[in-house]
Amino acid sequence: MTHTDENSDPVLDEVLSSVLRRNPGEPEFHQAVREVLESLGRVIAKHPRYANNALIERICEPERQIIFRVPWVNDKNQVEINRGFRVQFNSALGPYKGGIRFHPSVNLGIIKFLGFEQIFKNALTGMPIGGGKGGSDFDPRGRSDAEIMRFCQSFMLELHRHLGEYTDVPAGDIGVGGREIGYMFGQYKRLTNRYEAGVLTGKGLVYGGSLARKEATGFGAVYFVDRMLTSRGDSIEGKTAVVSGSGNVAIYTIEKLQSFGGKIIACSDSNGYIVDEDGIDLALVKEIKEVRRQRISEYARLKGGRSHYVEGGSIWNVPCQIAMPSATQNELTGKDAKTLIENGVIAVGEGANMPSTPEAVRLFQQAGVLFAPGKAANAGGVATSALEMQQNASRDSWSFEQTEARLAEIMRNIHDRCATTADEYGAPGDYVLGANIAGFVRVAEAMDAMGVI
Ligand code: NDP
Ligand code: 2IT
Repeated sequence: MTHTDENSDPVLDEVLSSVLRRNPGEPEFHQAVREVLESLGRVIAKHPRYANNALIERICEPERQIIFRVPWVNDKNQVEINRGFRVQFNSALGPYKGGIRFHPSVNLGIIKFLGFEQIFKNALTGMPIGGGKGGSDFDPRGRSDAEIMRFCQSFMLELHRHLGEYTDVPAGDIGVGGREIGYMFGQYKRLTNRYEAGVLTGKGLVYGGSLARKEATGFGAVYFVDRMLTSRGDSIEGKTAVVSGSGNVAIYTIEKLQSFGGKIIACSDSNGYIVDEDGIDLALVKEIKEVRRQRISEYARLKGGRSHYVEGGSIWNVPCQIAMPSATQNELTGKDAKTLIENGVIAVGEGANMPSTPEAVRLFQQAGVLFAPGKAANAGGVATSALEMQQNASRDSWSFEQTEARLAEIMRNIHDRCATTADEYGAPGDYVLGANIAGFVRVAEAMDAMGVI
């Protein structure tokens, strides 16, 4: 381990080497486990019982991993095969909860890293949800609506037997939004002959969805960054910001940053990024991405003015005071971090899951940049999913204002819990340590109480 002595512990070193040995070829999973274990030395020193009964080994081992074939027929009447995954990682705090990702890069190691992160994220929300994640290496890009529907139906044909509102409750992630959740919910309902609204979240508003769920991850991440800044007498108002991605999380991050008075000058997709010195026109981004489903390069073509498109390259070369990586894992490297620091960044809030490499995180922290790790900063999405489950269970639906007020309160609590935990364990300002320890302690307490399971 590369951590300092204070965070070191022989038990943790042994757990890490066993995770590396037993899960070969899964670098993202190794990265996520290493980061959490590196935070736990101080907890074990204070509460040695958390290291008993192989509790930490058990946390690193998924309760169940499901891998399945997804055959489907494309518009040319050809059969295509994809691979489906659901990793049911930990149910100590509630039913497995976490999104489904459709992206060609999906493999077991990526789903395991996401599921592992989800355990601690969900614990941080304070809500009764365990951790899980799923997905497929299906590439939705360029597929017709009918192809997306047939794929979702085939995916659910296998997955449905592993789900249930008290068992496992998926939602969206990369490549899975309202349209895909609708197709999957329809198929689940048909296969089970049950209107079990609480089995999926991120549903459409007319069939059991929650107001503010669509906005929740991005809004929540901005609430977190706002609280980091205000707790130091600063604010978002008047600051320049760069948000990577232009999907669900990025769009609503931009919206909330703008409403807090920030000026967002760049966003991206996997092909390149756009810069608009006049500030991003969010209505245009929404039209391009949510309605037309086109590439972000269209923005510069349609908007003109002081906007331009850069094919490839790194969006982190654009100088800004607030950086919110909201696309995918390891999209912000050590080199990018150096550039951002040289350009005067003061706060980084991770909207995506694990978007900064370990080297980038280290550099930000060493430079005194406020750094909000994904498992804390992007927890507003899953927290609002839990609010959707609450509304489904009580056959109620709340107003946008009421739901957003709950989200804002939850994000405030997560921020404060991370900050006070970091203080308590002698690392003030270290939100990574605070988030990992606060999330871990809640899961560990529940697992300890339930015996060896
Ligand atoms: P979307 O599919 O809506 O958007 C993803 C965005 O990221 C797109 O702009 C996409 O570009 C870009 N992107 C995806 N993969 C890559 C890649 N390999 N390289 C470069 N760019 C890429 O997904 P979301 O906005 O929902 O998710 C974004 C991130 O936020 C993910 O890390 C996800 O796990 C995380 N997250 C999502 C939550 C949610 O509620 N949706 C909750 C918490 C975290 P392109 O269109 O070109 O692929
Ligand atoms: O990474 C995440 O937290 C999500 N994709 C949202 C999960 C959820 O169940 O709402």
